[in-house]
Amino acid sequence: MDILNDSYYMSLALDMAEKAAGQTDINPIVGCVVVKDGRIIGIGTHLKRGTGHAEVHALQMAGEEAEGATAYVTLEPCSHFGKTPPCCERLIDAKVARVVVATTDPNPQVAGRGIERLRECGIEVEVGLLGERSNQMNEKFNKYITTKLPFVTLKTASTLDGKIASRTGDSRWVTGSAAREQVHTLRHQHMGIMVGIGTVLADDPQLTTRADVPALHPVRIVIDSSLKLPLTAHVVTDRTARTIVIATEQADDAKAQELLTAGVELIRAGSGEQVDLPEAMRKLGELEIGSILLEGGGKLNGAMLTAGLIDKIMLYMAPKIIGGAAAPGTFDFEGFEKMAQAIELERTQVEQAGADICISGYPVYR
Ligand code: AOF
Ligand code: ZN
Repeated sequence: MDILNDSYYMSLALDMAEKAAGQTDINPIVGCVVVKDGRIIGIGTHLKRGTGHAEVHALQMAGEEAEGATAYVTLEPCSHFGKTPPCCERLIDAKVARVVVATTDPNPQVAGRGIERLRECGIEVEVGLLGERSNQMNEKFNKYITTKLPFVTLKTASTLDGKIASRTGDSRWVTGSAAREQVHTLRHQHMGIMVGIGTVLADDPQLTTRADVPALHPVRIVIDSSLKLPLTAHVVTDRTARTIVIATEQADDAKAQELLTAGVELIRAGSGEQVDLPEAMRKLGELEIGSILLEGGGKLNGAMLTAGLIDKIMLYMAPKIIGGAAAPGTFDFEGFEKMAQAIELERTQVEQAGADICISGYPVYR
């Protein structure tokens, strides 16, 4: 049973925010609960970039009652004029007595100033309650707002022996329906979905989000160094979501023009034979793509990993063994000579997804 204390209300604010994951663009997910004299008098969640922040909705509901109340906010109230006015001023105007904050806002435009401003005005502020959970929920925002680079989650589906297809290339299906459903939720929660041209040529995927209820489609990003993408591919013709193709500067101008005419967006990254992946990430960041779900084949996964561009790894593994030296693996790169050089994951977790397991963690680059 939940015990009635500060955590009781903060976890409600976190639960509300968590359900909005994926719908706030580059903004964080934030919840707010306003409590007075033993009752909840206002609740709010940030729902969409450019619209009201969590505090604004909750205070709106609380109305005049907010005077003397406690506000529980999952992220430090903002102190700047962004697309909306500062929340700390809104809390001050509402005359709340106490603000409990889960964690500080890493946005350099805020970074402690919101809390400072509330304290200056005599409001009691406590920081850190369930802060780990709030930080975890906003891992994508936290990276993007401090680096302007997208947070990249690699998702793979493999057998226990690390193969993503059989030696004949058969890959339908590696994992079961529970894991595949989770992948569509992950798509909903990322702004971009990225694959290599090899995957498009082999499978002609739609790269859209299919859930039991309507969901958000990420921008489809295809790494296609020499513009092999056929004009007849689903990602070109179906118009369900934006498609961005990333090619090198050398790639054929005429083909580029055909793709642009077909409605595809084009980024050029790198003057060599292969797309310069770090430059591609910077350019996607400039387009305000704050998070990417990488569903690559082994080559792209290996290149992204060795370039240090993957933030989080989610390996879905089916309890199956397919074998075959020629069967493609999750990571296809030259590899290291010594075990001591291996890229290690930290904060690892194991979860069951139907009959499959999901191993997740964060690669550490040295
Ligand atoms: C809050 N409460 O609910 C959110 C905050 O462009 P804007 O006006 O939406 O501002 C975006 C910034 O505001 C974002 O980068 C982050 O620092 C903060 N988000 N702050 O007090 C909220 N969503
Ligand atoms: Zn705000």
